[in-house]
Amino acid sequence: MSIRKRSVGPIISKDLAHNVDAILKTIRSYLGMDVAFLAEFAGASRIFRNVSTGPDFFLLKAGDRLPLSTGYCQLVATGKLPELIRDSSALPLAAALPETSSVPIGSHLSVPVKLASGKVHGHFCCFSHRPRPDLSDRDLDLLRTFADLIAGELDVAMQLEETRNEAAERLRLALKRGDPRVVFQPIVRLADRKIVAVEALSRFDSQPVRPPDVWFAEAQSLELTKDLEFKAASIAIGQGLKLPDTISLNINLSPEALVSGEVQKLIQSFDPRRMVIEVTEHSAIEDYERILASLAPLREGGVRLAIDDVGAGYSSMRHALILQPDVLKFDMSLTRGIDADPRRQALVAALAEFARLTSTKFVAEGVETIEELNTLKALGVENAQGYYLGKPMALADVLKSLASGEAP
Ligand code: G
Ligand code: MN
Repeated sequence: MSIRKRSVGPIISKDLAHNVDAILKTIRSYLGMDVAFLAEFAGASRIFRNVSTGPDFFLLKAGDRLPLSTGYCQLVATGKLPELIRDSSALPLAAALPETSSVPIGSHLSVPVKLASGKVHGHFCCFSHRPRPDLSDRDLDLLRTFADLIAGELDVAMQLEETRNEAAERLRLALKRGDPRVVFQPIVRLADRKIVAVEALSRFDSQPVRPPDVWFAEAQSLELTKDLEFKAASIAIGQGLKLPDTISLNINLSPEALVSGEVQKLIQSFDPRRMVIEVTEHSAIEDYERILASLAPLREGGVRLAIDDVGAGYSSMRHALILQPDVLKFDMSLTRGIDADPRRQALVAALAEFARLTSTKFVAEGVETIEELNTLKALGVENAQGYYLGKPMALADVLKSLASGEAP
């Protein structure tokens, strides 16, 4: 996967641009001016990010770039022209500017858009073709208020952009270092303690040291969830090819990754009847039809679907009803201390009954003690996973344990 650094383009988001357009239009009509615009200062140029004009004005449009030296803005910014000009012809410096007569500009208002850092981002301006002796400092104040409002929004947008770039850089470096490392945690049949499957889990060895879910959450904020999951899954599958053909491989995919239309290709090298896709419920599924449609060809080929973390949130129950999974994985919060908690026992018993009635397999997650294990077994749980049965480990260690027949 590659992470593109975003260009230093307009930091104005679509929403903000829309708001700026609305403000410009309001200013223009309220003050009775012909043109209003937001010009960003970029080196020796002004970039007209947003422009509001009447229907017959064609000299300026959003996206235009003009030299800073030719216009009013720079002269106002450097204090050579006032922010409020009622009659351009009355000021020699203004009168001498070519655009005063070519546009023409009879009156001009211009205020800086000053960022929190003190940097002037650009100018917020409006002008009319004819002189406007009626314009007052109060009109200028109105313009200033909006300029400050926009500056505040720009500060927020820039902060977000910076945070985003830092996150992208962290992820890029982690991937360059070889992350994610994939480990495999045994899923054990309780009846005979044999490993029936392994779940592939990602680990990140890069700085800053953070649990995998934080790395994934950050990838999600960069809209790279699918890419990171695919990278982890393809490593898991590549290594998983060494597993004996009695062992299934569970990979974790989010709904976003599932609907990408690329899962078939991702898993094509692996025996579909030994492939289990665990759908995580960190993000709610909005469009079940799409997920079902994406899964259909895979499931026809023998791939099984598991719902992860059942019992941890709201959506897992909906997933269990609508997606008709082959496997339900009960969240470790249900397992924790179950031997001493009749309520947890009742809930797991009820879920086990649901699984039985719907011919769904189920796996208890996060088993850490023999007491938890025995209780789960007594409640009818067939398969389980957890530190007590085997920590996530390198594939070589899984293979060793399988070869020796001993518990990992
Ligand atoms: O969301 P999912 O169930 O795929 O996440 C599994 C995570 O839980 C992995 O990061 C794994 O390392 C961790 N895990 C697995 N078994 C245990 C366990 O017995 N106890 C605890 N606390 N964590 C576990
Ligand atoms: Mn999982």
